[in-house]
Amino acid sequence: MARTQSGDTALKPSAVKPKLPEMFKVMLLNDDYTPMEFVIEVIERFFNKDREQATQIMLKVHTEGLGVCGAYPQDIAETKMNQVLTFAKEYQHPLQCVMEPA
Ligand code: TYC
Repeated sequence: MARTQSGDTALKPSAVKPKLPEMFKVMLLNDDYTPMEFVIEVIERFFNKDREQATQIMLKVHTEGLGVCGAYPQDIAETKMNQVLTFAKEYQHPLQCVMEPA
C-alpha cells in the first residue's frame, strides 16, 4: 500500500471514488383492456408522480406502446415492477411491467 509524505496510507483513486449503482428503467406496456384511470393510479402510487406527470406517462404508453416510469438501482426496480404486477393481478387487469438496464 502506498504512503503519502505525511505517512498516511494513500488509497487508489478507484478505492476512493464512490461507484454509482447500475440503473434500471421500469416500463409499462400498453394493452387493450387495462383502464386508463387504473394505469394513472399505478404510476402515481408506485412511481411517486403527480397526476399530471402520471397522465402524460400513461398517454405515452397508450400511443407508443411503452413508456418509462422511472430509473432505479436493480433491487428497487425489481421491487417496483413486482408491486405493479401484484397490484394489477389483484384487480384482474393484464397490465404488464418490465425493466431493463438504463
Ligand atoms: N390502452 C389502454 C386503454 O385504452 C390504456 C392503457 C395505457 C393500458 C397504458 C396499459 O400501460 C398501459 N384502456
